[in-house]
Amino acid sequence: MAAERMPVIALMGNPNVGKSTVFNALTGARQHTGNWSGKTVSCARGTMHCSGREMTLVDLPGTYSLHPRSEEERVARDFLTQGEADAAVLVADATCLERNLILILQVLEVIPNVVVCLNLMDEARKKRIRINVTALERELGVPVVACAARRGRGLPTLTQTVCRLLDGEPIPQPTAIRYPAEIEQAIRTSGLARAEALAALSECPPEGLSAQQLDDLLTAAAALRAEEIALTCVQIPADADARDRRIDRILLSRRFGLPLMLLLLALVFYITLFGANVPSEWLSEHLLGLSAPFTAALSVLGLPPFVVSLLVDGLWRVLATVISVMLPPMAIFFPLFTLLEDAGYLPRVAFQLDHAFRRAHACGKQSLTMCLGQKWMRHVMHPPLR
Ligand SMILES: Nc1nc2c(ncn2[C@@H]2O[C@H](COP(=O)(O)OP(=O)(O)OP(=O)(O)O)[C@@H](O)[C@H]2O)c(=O)[nH]1
Ligand SMILES: [Mg+2]
Repeated sequence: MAAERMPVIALMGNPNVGKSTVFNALTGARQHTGNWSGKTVSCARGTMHCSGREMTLVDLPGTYSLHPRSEEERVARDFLTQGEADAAVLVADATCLERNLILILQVLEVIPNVVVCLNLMDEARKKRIRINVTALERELGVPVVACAARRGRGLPTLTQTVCRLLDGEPIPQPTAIRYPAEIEQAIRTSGLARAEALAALSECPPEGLSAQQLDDLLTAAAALRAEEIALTCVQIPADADARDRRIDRILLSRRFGLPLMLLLLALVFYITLFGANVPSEWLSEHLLGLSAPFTAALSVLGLPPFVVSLLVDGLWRVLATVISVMLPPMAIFFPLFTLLEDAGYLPRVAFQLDHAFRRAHACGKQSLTMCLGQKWMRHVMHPPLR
């Protein structure tokens, strides 16, 4: 008898909304998370459990829309459109729901089995943003679960909602985007299901429209519907982002942005390089100082001199040198980098360097992985996407 196939759940959403945080919490995996976009670049799979059932959860790269502009976005779109997923959990950032709604509305056209995970509710609360979850559910026509994934809040409800969906709980009719009349007409006359008709139109746009113009029209229609829904369900105080905007006016200004960034990064590297000298010397002195007692102890055990030399001069001294040289800079650099990340400065670095990196056919986000020295590791572990 063929083994029953495990249901597959796609975890989708805009970049940096907490998809991998949800994935790690539900599967116990250790996907890379961090406060900047573009960390996840390929599909990661894990197993989640609910009421004794097992399901495969797939953490997808962040994407702003189903009309991709980068390789990672294409990976996410392709996974969804290839139809492997039985359901999708759409993670949305509660602090900027309107932008996230564009993707949600587009996904709802492809797959109706959707649960929206309204994440970062703690951040929304801090900004005094109020979201009427019941109204949002009514507007979208799918279940919405408010979560704060970093603290695990709302995740048990999310799992149960996904389970109920897979058990066939009837969902209200998911909302549809209203496209311009000529596109709606083309969908109707194609005789295909809405999602398939849209995919066919993207392949072969109606006469008089280029593929790019069609993409823009489709996205604009989704953005309009997203705005309508946000107006009904979200209340944002006028000064919600006032502090961030004031800070950004300086940090991202043409005059001060770049010098400030260079100064800050230089300071981090200075503290790392020179601050590490003192603990490095201390560690080196004390660890290498243990060589003599080790030699004496091993000689007392009657080991031949070449074995003693191999263990002490070869193994121990190399280990002591590596630890004393590597550990202090890492112990200083990573906490500093984490501080910059938690303060939200790293996405701003990526934004500022984007222009320069694009000229080298890369993108600003790569500056952060380069800072972490992980670029080559990522290439070894995940070959570049084609
Ligand atoms: N305050 C708060 N932070 C959160 C929450 N969920 C995730 N985060 C933080 O948001 C940042 C982004 O989280 P990730 O899980 O890496 O986001 P992602 O959507 O996988 O990002 P990409 O893979 O780059 O698209 C991390 O710093 C998380 O710790 C939450 O509920 N509250
Ligand atoms: Mg991720």
